[in-house]
Amino acid sequence: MKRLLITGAGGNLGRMARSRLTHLAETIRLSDVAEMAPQTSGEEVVPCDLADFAAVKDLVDGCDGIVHFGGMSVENTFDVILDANIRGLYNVYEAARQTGCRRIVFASSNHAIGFHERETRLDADSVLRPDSLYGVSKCFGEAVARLYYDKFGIETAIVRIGSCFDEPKDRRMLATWLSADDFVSLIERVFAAPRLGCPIIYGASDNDESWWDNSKVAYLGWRPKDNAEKFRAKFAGDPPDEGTAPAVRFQGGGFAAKGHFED
Ligand code: NAI
Ligand code: 15L
Repeated sequence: MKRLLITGAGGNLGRMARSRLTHLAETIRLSDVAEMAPQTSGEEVVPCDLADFAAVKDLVDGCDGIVHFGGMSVENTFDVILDANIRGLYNVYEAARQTGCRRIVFASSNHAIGFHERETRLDADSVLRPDSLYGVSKCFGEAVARLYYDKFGIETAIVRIGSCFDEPKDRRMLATWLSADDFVSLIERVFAAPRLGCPIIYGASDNDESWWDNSKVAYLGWRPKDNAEKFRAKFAGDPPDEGTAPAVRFQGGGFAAKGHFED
């Protein structure tokens, strides 16, 4: 690739991708509405509010691929979600269509399916059950990605990321954890694939405890290698995940348990 755009480059995953994806393109264009470290060789730092279509079109112009991390990454008011994740997402896809960008990684979330119970094994065909307005915005993003594939042929890897942090932060994340190494290897696969299509991929490492089945996207050849099991002892003193409280019953954990943000 000549130029890869990473949105949300000032955030947690954006900073990780900035240091780990340089080999994918001659130039990495980094964008966020928040502050970013100054550009270095092989980088272009382009501040941009995703809610501003004209700015997003300029941002996307000249990019062969996009890793779309930008947006509100947890629950918030509808207005905040609307600008960052709904208008912002649409702007990225419409700019890609107008400027000829053909391949996107969309950071969807497990909160698009967070109201499924933990005993249910999900795959790419499972029904959406968002656990928050944030989750609803990811469902919208997935639908836009699908529309832009079916109608315009723009290929997207829809990655329902579990929990991508250095280490799991609680017992739930023993099932949802995605290591940075595994995420990087997935993004590499996505941009190397001769044909991508518009697959739904669960972004989790090869954890012993697992709620998600990626067999329908085996054609990508992605094989996560890390396993959160090595962190299990850290949570030995925590209360057991038993009973019917929403935080332990549903896959979305605390997002499913929380009341409505606007209340
Ligand atoms: P983050 O909150 O650290 O980074 C998101 C970045 O998007 C921030 O730097 C923020 O300034 C930027 N942003 C927000 N609104 C914007 C706007 N209107 N215009 C331009 N930039 C804007 O989140 P993180 O953890 O890096 O996640 C990245 C993406 O992955 C998010 O879309 C999130 O929903 C998704 N995701 C992350 C997971 C994780 O475990 N880290 C799990 C599931 C999904
Ligand atoms: C997400 O979608 C969030 O962006 C992230 O901060 C975590 O809360 C993650 O889901 C999770 O479910 O652990």
